[in-house]
Amino acid sequence: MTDFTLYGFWESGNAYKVALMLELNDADWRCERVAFFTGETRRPEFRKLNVMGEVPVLIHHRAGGDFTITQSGACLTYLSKHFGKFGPETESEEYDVLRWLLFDSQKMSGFAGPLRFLRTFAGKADGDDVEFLHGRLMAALKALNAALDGRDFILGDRPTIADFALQGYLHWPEQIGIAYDDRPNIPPWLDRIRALPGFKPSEDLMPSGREPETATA
Ligand SMILES: N[C@@H](CCC(=O)N[C@@H](CS)C(=O)NCC(=O)O)C(=O)O
Repeated sequence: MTDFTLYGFWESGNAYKVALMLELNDADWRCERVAFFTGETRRPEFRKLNVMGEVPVLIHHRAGGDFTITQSGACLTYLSKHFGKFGPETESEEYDVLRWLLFDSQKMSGFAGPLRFLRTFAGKADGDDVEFLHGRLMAALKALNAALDGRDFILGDRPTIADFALQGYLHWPEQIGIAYDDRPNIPPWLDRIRALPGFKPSEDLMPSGREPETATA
């Protein structure tokens, strides 16, 4: 048995944050595919695993028994403590990382995920919901762009779980339907993340959550 099991699928940027963290730490892990697009997260069996009905679900198979964590920010925090890497090193950094994890969950991945879902997987090009999500995401990207001014990573010169959380969906601008033209600090920051030893795109880390006959991309 591997040390970790991650419930997810490659289309999930939220699962990807955790998969990437496992990979960058060279962890012994496997992905348990969740068939999101046919409603697996809504089924009672999955709700038993996570009452919130969401991936990622991370299970650490420890000597004393399995330890289960959900919410990508909590999973990343756990893994940074477990591996002693990519976490905060001072009290001030601890709260800086925490506020970016919260910002990511609400305003970055929290808007990018649903916007990408509507545009790419539900085929909805416009509408009030799409316009709202687009506007909110562009505002969040403006904040990220400003925070990255003059620094390589969110906390400064080294990557942390704050970067891994925020980047979850941002390698897919075409699928989200956005451009970084007015957010010039974002593409080089994504390049720096892609240059980290062990980096892999989500598509290379997890299977699809779609059934082959419903796949559109
Ligand atoms: N804030 C959560 C968001 C997780 C989330 O939205 N997961 C999606 C896939 S990306 C999901 O499983 N949704 C299931 C559903 O809404 O039924 C996190 O960071 O883990």
